[in-house]
Amino acid sequence: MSQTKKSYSERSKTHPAAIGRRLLAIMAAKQSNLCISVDLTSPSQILALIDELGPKVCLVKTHIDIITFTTPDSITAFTTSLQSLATHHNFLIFEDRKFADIGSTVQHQYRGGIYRIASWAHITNAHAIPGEGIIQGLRAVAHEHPDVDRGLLMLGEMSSKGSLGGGEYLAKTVAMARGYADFVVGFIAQGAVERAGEGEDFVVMTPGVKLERGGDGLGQQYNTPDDVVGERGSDVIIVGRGIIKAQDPVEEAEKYRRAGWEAYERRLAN
Ligand code: 6AU
Repeated sequence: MSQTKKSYSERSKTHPAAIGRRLLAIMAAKQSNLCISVDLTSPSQILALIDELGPKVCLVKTHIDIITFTTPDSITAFTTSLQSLATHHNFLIFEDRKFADIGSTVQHQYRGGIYRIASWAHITNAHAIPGEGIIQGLRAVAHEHPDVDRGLLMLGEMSSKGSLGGGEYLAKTVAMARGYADFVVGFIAQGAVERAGEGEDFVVMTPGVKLERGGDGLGQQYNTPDDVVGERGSDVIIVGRGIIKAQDPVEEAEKYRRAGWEAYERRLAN
């Protein structure tokens, strides 16, 4: 059976990565394939918004390095609160770090510095451009936290105009990830990726989503939840400004949750 025809609930029992099984189970339980991208700069505003949107999302995506922290302690306070919200509302945390260096360097970036990403983010992402050493390096750091599940998304195709990804680049990224199925949960891409066989399962997440198609004047290109989940077979919609810039973000998030879920249900039924 094609992966796009399988329910999230079925896939939550068989996905090869523990964090993939957990994410798919959350999606099924909350009827949400919505990832909110909280691209704001004030820690208190971010936490307040996540507390409101938490019930509607399966995943919360951060860009920790755009947040204005005044002291090192305020970083720890933020990530501790974020983890509590994740437990309380049952969502996972995705730090959108887009690692892009050699294995040895990304190990330091993932484990250390001021953000210590591996200690609080369930999922992070990486570019395939350096080759598979980037996956090996990140996976070794993830294994330093044996008590918690960690996973990686590989960027195979970007949403922005003129992106060098997609096509052959995406196919090579998928091939690279195949040897690390216990850690690479899936991909950032604009639609479903080709599977090698029945046992393979990748969760595809798509940014560049709004309720109406368009762009932002800086290269971002938007498609609708129905385009990406219904037509192209993606699993998770990643939405930032479509929700956080709305007058009522909670009401808007509900519209996206419903649109993403209905597109998924139509896909299963057709
Ligand atoms: O909905 P937006 O346009 O406000 O925000 C989209 C979010 C931003 C981007 O950094 C991120 O999604 N993103 C990514 C990710 C998630 O890796 C890849 C990509 O190709 N396009 C993209 O916009 O936080």
